[in-house]
Amino acid sequence: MPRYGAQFGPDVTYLGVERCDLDDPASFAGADVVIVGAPFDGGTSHRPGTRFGPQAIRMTDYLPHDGSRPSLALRTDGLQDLRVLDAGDVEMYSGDIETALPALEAAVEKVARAGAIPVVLGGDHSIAFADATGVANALGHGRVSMLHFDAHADTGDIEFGSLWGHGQPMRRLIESGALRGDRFLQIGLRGYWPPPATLDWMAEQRMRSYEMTEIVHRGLSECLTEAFGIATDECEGVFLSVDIDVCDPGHAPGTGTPEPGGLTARQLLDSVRRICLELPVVGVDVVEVSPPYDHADITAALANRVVLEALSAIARRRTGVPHDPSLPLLADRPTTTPETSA
Ligand SMILES: [Mn+2]
Repeated sequence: MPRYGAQFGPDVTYLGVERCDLDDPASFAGADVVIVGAPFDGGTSHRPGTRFGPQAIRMTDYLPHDGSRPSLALRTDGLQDLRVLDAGDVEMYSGDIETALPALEAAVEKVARAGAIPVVLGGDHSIAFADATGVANALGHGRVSMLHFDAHADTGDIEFGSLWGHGQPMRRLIESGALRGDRFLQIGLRGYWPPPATLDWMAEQRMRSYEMTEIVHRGLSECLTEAFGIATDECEGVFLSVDIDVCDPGHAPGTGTPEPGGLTARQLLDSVRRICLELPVVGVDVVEVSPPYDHADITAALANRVVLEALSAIARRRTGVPHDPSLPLLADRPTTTPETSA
């Protein structure tokens, strides 16, 4: 498959990082991270538009697209300390989910087999079946756990008469054996879907789902710590799937199936940071950003920062120097201390 160029926006890379071509292995040899666009909304059940998500996530930033972003908090530059490349979008026709998903799976598997972390920009959540399977094909079925941020469980069986859609990828991942149900952690669920029969199926799989009421009652931090313990038990890697609708619609209005009462943007960013600092992340997707329903780029900007927070934290984890969140901004920068002139 040749590099798929401009269709759902200009063919620019994530914040100006270098390009690569998945048909040319030399172009991504030695990469730490490869960004892959999945401009697909053929799995959407309600408001569409996520085919425009990848370009919005790549571009929505007020700073120059210069391939450099030093993090104030983490003291790393995720785009410079890591070798981050952008493979562009995978060709995914929204009218044909049964060819679109295998195309993405093949692209992601190629990245994972090269030893890089695929970071997939969606697209609706149906793409998670393809991208998490691609990673599991490379690292071993049942060897990768899932940390899934979402308002919805996405464990539906048949919807609209189909096995494939954005409400079903997590069920398909477990049924296929790519991922283990008992190493499947869901964070941020709320509202009125799925129905009890689906919840029964989830319980049979021994999935662990943190509904918002539990998160509010116990605290997000405690829930994450518990989830991390499960995720790292007998699994070498963790896949992080972020459905932007895990955030409250006030923090992420540009999405297809908004559900009130979610996480704040700050809570999501802090969670992504902790996951990428503390766990061996082997794949990431950020999905369900629908620019036509966005307002003032609120949702696209948040998704851009979710990716950046992940990269900054992965870079920090690789330094081997523990991050101290209590440290003041300038505490480890002695060069900023004013010098007395002689
Ligand atoms: Mn979802």
